Amino acid sequence: MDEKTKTIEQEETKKGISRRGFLGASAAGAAGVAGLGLTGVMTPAQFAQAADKARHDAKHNVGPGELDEYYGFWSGGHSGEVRILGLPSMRELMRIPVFNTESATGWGLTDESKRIKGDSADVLCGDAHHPHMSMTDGRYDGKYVFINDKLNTRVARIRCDVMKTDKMLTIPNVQAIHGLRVQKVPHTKYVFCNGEFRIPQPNDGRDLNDPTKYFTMFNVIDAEKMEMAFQVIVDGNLDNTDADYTGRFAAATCYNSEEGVTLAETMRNERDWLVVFDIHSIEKAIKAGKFQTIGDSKVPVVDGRKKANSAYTKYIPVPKSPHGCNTSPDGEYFVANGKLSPTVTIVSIKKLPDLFAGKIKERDAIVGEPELGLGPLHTAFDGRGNAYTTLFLDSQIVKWDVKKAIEAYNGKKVNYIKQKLDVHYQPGHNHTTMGETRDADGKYLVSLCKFSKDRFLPTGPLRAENDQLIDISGEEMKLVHDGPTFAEPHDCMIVHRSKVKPKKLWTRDDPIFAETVAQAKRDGVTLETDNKVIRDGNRVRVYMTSIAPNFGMTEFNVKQGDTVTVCITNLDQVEDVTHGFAMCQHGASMEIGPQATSSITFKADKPGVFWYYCHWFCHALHMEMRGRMIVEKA
Ligand code: RUQ
Ligand code: CUA
Repeated sequence: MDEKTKTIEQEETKKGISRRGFLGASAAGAAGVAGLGLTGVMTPAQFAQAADKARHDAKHNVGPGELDEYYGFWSGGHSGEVRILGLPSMRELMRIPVFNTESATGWGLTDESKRIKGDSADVLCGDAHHPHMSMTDGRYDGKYVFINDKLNTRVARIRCDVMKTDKMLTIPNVQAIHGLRVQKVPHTKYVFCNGEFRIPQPNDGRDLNDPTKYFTMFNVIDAEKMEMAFQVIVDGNLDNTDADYTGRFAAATCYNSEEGVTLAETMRNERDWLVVFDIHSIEKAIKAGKFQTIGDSKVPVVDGRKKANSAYTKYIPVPKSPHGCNTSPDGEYFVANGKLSPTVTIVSIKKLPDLFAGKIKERDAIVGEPELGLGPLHTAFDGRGNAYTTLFLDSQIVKWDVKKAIEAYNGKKVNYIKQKLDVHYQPGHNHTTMGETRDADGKYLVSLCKFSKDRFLPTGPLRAENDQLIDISGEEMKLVHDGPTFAEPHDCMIVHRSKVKPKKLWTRDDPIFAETVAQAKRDGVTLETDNKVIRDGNRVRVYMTSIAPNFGMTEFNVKQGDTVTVCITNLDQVEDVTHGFAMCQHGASMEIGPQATSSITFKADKPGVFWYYCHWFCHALHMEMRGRMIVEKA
């Protein structure tokens, strides 16, 4: 064996040992002590330690057939989807297509999904970042999860009873929706989201080369209607956002106070801002008709720029290019994460009414600015007074004591840093169980690491990212799981399972397919019983039922050139019996859940015989669940 191979082998053995120890840790249970790799005679202290570790490991183990304690909603980043994970197992339970196009469910292909996508029905990709659940009185209410699409400037809503996207909205007159959070109190009346990039207004070809005329806006959506409520013009580029626990304020980190276009230009100032929005005073102005509109859009717009010196906004200077914006679950603070500065800035929400009343200056609202390490991006809380900040450059999570950090800012000599834990590698967002609500329970922290490097078997030039689960229930943070993920969990939220009540079957009057049902009615078709072909010029609507293992029709005839809509109603009332419909050679594929109606439209442009079949495994005779579309020559 040459020297090089030897060193590689030694290296791998070293890593192998540490990995085995790690796997042992998650294998848990009775195997725990043995899995530690402690051999020979143990001292009583070693034994106690080993037993402790085994108990600790067992606590996080979710055995076969056991259910997780938490639902996690993960953004799928530029894959455009949302994923549901179970915690602490970190098993992926489901994928919810949102801004992507998805083959198994037919999302983006079916008539129902195209209607939901509305004006962006033809857009096939997206970049999902921030999933957040609706709340009532600062607590998750299990109704909706909202998520932004930075790429196409959209916001979508997922209904948590069926775990499907039910609304999508393109935000007018801004580009790249980034930060998104919900109003927490009294309930999620609004979704707040940031327009990041500055553009000419309206962006119709004017002012192309005059960036001084560009601006972006803070956007407020009516959560129930999923329509724009209002927009606020701001200075700089908005990054992340969060809301308070009084219902009055929202805040957003804001970079590029220089309003430059190139990287060098955007980095000149030492400080950028945390912009605070007084939602109540904006609402009041709009009610009183004090607003403008932009271009063709009818959305009320108010001017919250610094020089407008309005009652709508305050610009609190913070070290340059802040990134994450997080509200502490006790409702006391907004925390702006430094990114380029090793600090985070703590803003007292209680002082904000005085700031807006002109009684104090902007920097007086700041009560702490602890130095934490390199590249602080996002902060999470445990409800016990501790904060956990990701350090992107240091590849660490730093646990710190909020009260002590404030004491230090007031000149007291205290150590506010409690622990630094290595994560693997370069963490962006992190999230604690229930941590963005009053119910923050301090059990687990997830660190969404952007690079996995050597943590998993290599998969070619493109590697998985790494979602790491950390036990924070004790004094010390403990890493308990590595979870490889595909592009790219920007953010997640973790909700106790008691808050989410998904349905087992669809109800026949579900609004997601209401328009399809209405069309059937216009065609004189009763979806639950009829199997019929309706011809309407060269548009053909084929209605059929499905009940395992049969489609209501084993063949239907159309003419070459017809536009064919196949509409299927799944009569099965059995939990978990989903059928599929796939039409060979026509790019048509969809899911039909139990008791649901789904439809898909395609052009029959070639004469011949085309088989359709069920592609969701439903029955012992699933393979036989099929039929023929006969296309006659025109
Ligand atoms: S951002 S890595 Cu899109 Cu939430 Cu911070
Ligand atoms: Cu129906 Cu497979």
